[in-house]
Amino acid sequence: MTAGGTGTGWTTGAGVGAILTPPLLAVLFFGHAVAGLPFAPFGVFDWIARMLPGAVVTFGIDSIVTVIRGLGVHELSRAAKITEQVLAVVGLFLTGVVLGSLFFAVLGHVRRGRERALPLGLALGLALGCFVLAVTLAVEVDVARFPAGAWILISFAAWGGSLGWSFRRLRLAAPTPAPSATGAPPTGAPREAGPTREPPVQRLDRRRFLVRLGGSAAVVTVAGAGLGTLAELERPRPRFRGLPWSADHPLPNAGAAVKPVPGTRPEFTPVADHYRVDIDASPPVVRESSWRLRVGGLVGRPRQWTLDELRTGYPPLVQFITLSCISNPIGGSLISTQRWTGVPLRRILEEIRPDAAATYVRMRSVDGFHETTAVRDAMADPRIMLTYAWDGLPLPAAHGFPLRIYIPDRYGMKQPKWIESLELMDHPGDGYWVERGWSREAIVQATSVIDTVDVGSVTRQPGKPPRIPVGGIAYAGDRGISRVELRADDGPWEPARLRQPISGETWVIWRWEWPFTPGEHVLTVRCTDGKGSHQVEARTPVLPNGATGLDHRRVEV
Ligand SMILES: Nc1nc2c(c(=O)[nH]1)N[C@H]1C(S)=C(S)[C@@H](COP(=O)(O)O)O[C@H]1N2
Ligand SMILES: [Mo]
Repeated sequence: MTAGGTGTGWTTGAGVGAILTPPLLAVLFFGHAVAGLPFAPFGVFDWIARMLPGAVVTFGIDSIVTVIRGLGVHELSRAAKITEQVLAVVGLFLTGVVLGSLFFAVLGHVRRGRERALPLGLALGLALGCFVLAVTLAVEVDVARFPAGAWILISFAAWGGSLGWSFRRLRLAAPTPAPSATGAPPTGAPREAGPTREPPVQRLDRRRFLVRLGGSAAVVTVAGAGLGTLAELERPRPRFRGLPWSADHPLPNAGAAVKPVPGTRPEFTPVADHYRVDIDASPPVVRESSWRLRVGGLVGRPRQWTLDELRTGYPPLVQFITLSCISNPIGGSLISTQRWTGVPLRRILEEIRPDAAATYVRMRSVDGFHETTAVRDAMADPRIMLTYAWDGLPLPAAHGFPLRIYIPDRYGMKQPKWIESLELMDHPGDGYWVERGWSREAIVQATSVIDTVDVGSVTRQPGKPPRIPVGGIAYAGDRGISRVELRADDGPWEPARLRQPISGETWVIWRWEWPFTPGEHVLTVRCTDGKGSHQVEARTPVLPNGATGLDHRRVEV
């Protein structure tokens, strides 16, 4: 490897890579923020995540969730998304550093490396750009191909060209061999072996170049990132006309006698607070004008629907629904409750006349996600619903616009968002996460969580011990909840009171008046589902069937 003394060794290359890659990232972000071009690092990140073996991805997600929970962050899904995005950006940065280092190291050994540095740098940038572009186009949807391609290729070529130019410039500054030394090296050690004695002028020139390069890079980075951020803030958010349903309607159980203990999570999750989990660093943005639901495969009459046809062609089905992620740890926040509106899948299947042999439907999403569901289930259960609205408004981009499915009693992994096609098949098939080792059925596990121990509001009744209200949720899919019990330490299990749920497909809010004694205690909760099955008390991890085990809360009173 060329000695550092010549100023163009691999360490200098790494440094130059570290200087030149942030402006590349900033320029890509600028194009994204101002012109809606895909932000390539996210595309590459998503692509890699889809290529990696399921076990690796699951381990990665698990680690992220563990770290985030360990840090005490409550908004698990938002924090996880930000972590993914940071990883994507850091990943491209490190790639730039490594490639810069390799480029300098290799070029140091190439004959006439200095003259060739610029074209070779350009070639490296273009090659990387082509790869990134191919991956981005494969992963992103509704991309304006020409502008996206031009932006990515030019940005990466500029990055590579700057790398080559820097090599050339630094080589010029490096000491040129004295004329007397150009002949055959004398016997003994070759001339390069000893540390090159570098004239201070050249060292100064090199340092000055790197400082100036860093300065320009900083200017581009700050300008790109700053203007991009401004554009992001200024961009009109897609505002849907009309108020959300919840803005001026009470929930159907508003009059229920059992009231939530203050500190219990909101019974109805505002759309903006609904947890989000998907394989996309940023959600796919689907344009309604070009989108169709295409239904085909083993059917008599293949057909496609526009979103408007789905919205207006069928009486809307409305249901309050709790959705949970199979990766939700015990007591975690990857569970939310919303008001879903859509068309029963059955109505759509009836219209396309499935062949007698058609037993399964494969649902495909624009992000490459997919799952299957049994035709028999869809025909038997009118609650299975192609959903186009939450809280009375079109689905937000992050939650599946324009269309997602709802399947009662299953974890979210069985329920694709951003659906673009349904294909009738004569055999079962594994979905995206099933292929990666997760449960084939993904039936939700009964779960119960202590949200709050309201030590501030002790209630006292004459002749009885004082009590502290304890509150939380319990959920067991469409089986409902028949019983919630709590205990302090190793004491007896005592029943909590159940609030009437918003619907038979949501969680249930419970409350328990705890007859406490002063001191430190551990409270535990458990539930029984509507069919009489007890919550599984043994602790199991989320993989492959969803977490089991009891939620505990340590309190001091
Ligand atoms: N197209 C698509 N659909 C998807 C996913 C995805 O990655 N891509 N993730 C699934 C998972 S694992 C869950 S838990 C739910 C989450 O839905 P939400 O983000 O609206 O809460 O979406 C499901 N549908
Ligand atoms: Mo999930």
